[in-house]
Amino acid sequence: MVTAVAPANIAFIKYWGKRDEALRLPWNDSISMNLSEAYTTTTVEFSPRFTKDEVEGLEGEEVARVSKHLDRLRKLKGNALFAHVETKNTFPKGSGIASSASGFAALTLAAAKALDLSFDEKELSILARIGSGSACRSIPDGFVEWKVGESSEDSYAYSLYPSDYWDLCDVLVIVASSEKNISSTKGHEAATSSPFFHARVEGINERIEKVKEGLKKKDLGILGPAIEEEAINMHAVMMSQTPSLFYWSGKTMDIIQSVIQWRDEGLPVYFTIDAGPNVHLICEANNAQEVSRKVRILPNVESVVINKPAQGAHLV
Ligand code: 2P0
Repeated sequence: MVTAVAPANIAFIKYWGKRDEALRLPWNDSISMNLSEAYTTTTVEFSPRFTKDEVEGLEGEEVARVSKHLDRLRKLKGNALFAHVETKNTFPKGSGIASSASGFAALTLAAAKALDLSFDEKELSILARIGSGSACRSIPDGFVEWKVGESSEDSYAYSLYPSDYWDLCDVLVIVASSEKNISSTKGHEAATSSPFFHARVEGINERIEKVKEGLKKKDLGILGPAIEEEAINMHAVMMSQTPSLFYWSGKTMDIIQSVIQWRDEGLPVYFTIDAGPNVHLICEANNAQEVSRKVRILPNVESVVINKPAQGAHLV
């Protein structure tokens, strides 16, 4: 029986659209930070006692997706035993906090270890990616880049900087904890139907350079505007896909407008948003309590969690 923990991650440069759906190969490089308070703990046991894969904590299609991922690992080992899987998140599933990222990263590491497969970080990242694209970024530590690569073998994530490199915080503002109607997997499939999709990919390298420069110099004044521009750009693609995808709610917009106002008043804080209505507020640690205090008193805020940069997937 093996237990692994893996963090969710917040993308500063987003993965949206796949050039190969089965292998989950992206169109562009992406960059993220692992989140200290949003993580999945997964325990896997392979045994002849089980007559099918038993997955606790998940339902329906999700169970089939886990089984399929276990098949990939079983195949590598030449092992046909079924597994018992128990998985728990510290945050609500399906609300735009990447539960598939932390989930498939933890599952990949726990199942590989339970099967006694010894993979290095790159191999684990590749396998996690085939389970769920963003999961490859939850394997390495801290601040992470996923390179597009040319094939499955070289599309993986690696650490740009460890978790203690910069005291950046993600003040996660939860405005809705119910599951979203359209999964991001389905949303990805329609990404290229947006008339803006290819313009986004063509222009993304400039933004990637800004994000990297901001990280390198630990300069939120460079990083912040680039991640906001990126979030708006990705959501413009989502909204203009066919069928269109609106992950933002009115509550999301209220938070965005507050952030812009606080910044005008001198508080350095920037927003980014993934595939859901919740808003991630990026600031430095010395401002995290102030940002959290201000956001908590806004109407419609269900909860607020301050995340620090976190280590990647690990065994416990
Ligand atoms: C990201 N998202 O880069 C972007 C931002 C959502 C918005 O990666 O189909 O759940 O499992 O490969 O990884 C969500 O996509 O999609 C995602 P699959 P995944 O974090």
